[in-house]
Amino acid sequence: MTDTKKSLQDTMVHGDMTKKFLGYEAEHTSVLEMLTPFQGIQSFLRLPYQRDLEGVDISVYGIPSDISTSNRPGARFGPRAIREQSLLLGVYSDPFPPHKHSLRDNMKMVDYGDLAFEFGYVEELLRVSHEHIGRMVDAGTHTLGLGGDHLVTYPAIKEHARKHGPLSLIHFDAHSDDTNMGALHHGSMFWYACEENLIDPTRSIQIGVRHTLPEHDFNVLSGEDIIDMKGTEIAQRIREVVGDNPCYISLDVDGMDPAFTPGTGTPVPGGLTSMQQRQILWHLKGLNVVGADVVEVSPPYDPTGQTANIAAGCAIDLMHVLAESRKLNNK
Ligand SMILES: [Mn+2]
Repeated sequence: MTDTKKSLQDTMVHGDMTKKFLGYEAEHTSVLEMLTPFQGIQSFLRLPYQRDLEGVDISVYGIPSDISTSNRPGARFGPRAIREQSLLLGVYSDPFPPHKHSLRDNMKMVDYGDLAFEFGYVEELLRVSHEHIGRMVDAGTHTLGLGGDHLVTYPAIKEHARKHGPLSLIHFDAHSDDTNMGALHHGSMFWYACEENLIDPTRSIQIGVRHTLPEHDFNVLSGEDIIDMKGTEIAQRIREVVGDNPCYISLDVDGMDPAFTPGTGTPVPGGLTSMQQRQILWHLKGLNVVGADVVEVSPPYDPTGQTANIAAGCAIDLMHVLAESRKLNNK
């Protein structure tokens, strides 16, 4: 080791990370090993881009679609923006606080990549989504989706329900997305999911809704209900509702106050703080969660990139929830 490297190692505070960084030699450096967020390929957490699902515990996929957005589009750029921010949060600092263990310990994870479809065709988007998410479910993997407008949750729920039966939905959102408007889109997909018995509303819960209320018999913690609630209290209420039923967590970033997540299609004042949102997720570990997603990040409406940054933080938190569920299922 050169003297320069040694003195840098002695003086910099990052310890093992610095050692690893300074240890990079050309012949041993893979494109997936880079620590610096601005370098290399932007897979989620720099996981390998891979469609082989043999032995995979959790597969991450993106659906870059805003075809069913009712107001401001741009969520098609969400998956790429979340992947980019995941490099700052979960690679530069691994494990990502407050989590104590790296996801990479004993958990095989892949970035399945984006689901490609011909733009402009909702039917084609749904067909492709069913095909790929169906593969993941049949391979026995847990899934994390990166949206995309909220319609992308519908095929994921349908595929997981095909295996597990009616799911408990844990739904963070300013809107119920449970309104019969005569067509399947990002504001109605949970109405269809209830009608088709993919989710059981009585064992499901919506958190943060404050613009539209559900038509089915969901449990609700409205935007007003949560004003004075701690994240731990909200998490406790969620746990009471869903019990040990197989769960799907769908996190629309507009469930948070647009002060935190302005880069979204249909912002509504009020809602969770980003810290409340994350604290709730930390306390959902141990639930039987089979799939999750983070949706409605629209980067063109947030030039600071902060919405995608928060979404990436929540996505990493959800990976920990999925990993914990995976460990319990494997027992
Ligand atoms: Mn939504």
